[in-house]
Amino acid sequence: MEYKNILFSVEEGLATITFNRPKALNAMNSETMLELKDAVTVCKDDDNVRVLILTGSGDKAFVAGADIAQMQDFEPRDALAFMEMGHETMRLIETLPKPSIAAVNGFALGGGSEISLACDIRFVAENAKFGQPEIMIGLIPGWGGTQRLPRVIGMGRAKELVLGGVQIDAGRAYEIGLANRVYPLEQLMEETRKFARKLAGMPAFGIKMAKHAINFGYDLSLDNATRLEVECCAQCFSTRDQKEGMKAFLEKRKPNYIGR
Ligand code: CO8
Repeated sequence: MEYKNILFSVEEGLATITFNRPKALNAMNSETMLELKDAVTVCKDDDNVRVLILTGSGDKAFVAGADIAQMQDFEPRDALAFMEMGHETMRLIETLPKPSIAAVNGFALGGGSEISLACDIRFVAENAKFGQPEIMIGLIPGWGGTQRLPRVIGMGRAKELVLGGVQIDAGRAYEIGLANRVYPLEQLMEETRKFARKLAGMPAFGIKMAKHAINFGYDLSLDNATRLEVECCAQCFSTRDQKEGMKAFLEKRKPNYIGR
């Protein structure tokens, strides 16, 4: 697929998707969402991709939300289609069998906050602003914000953001666990790539199983969730990387992982 609204690159195992509509603060229209979905699918299917990074172009915004200009005349059926497309894409990111990092370089509002919440980890620039301001324009979050935000920051704090349309800065986002780390804007991508390279060097099957256990165990009873963990962990013993990891530890050398 030819991309007009995103930039997509893969270098040394790191895939980077950059939302690239800076004049509209990288707002997501349906065309951009289709491109995002396509690029994430490429990442899922390409064994060379070990980690996915999402960021925004320019120095002002990650994504300032769904495109209000496109949505203003929506009928309910248009809204439904746009939301379903968004949900499919968010779920694709969330369940990608490899890690994803949102490098939040400015506004992450509405749909932008929701995209970052679908990622495993959020690294954030000092100028970042998070919020779910949909209520201010007569909406509520529609790409998972009412569900993923409380899971990350707790119900009371999520309600403050969703009901009050409140925006929070990077420091507050860090304080409440929404941001994993905060960096000066000029260091954000370098630090994100450094951590992404670390993840890319980990045993790929282990990473896949860890994500699976966390994602799919979260809403189960503790008994069922710990059973899921046991099964995921047991499967790691079928890999060459587990043998290598333990052997290297006992031989006091660096492991040489091959991703199987
Ligand atoms: N959609 C479309 N255009 C946008 C958006 C947006 N979400 N955000 C910014 N823009 C455009 C502005 O219209 C402006 O365009 P122009 O230069 O042509 O006038 C340009 O980007 C720059 O924006 P501002 O001049 O407003 O820049 P400021 O620095 O003054 O303000 C803000 C920056 C605070 C980010 C401000 O632009 C703003 O409040 N934006 C809207 C934020 C928002 O409400 N986001 C939530 C949208 S709703 C949503 O995401 C729902 C998700 C899923 C639901 C799906 C339902 C179908």
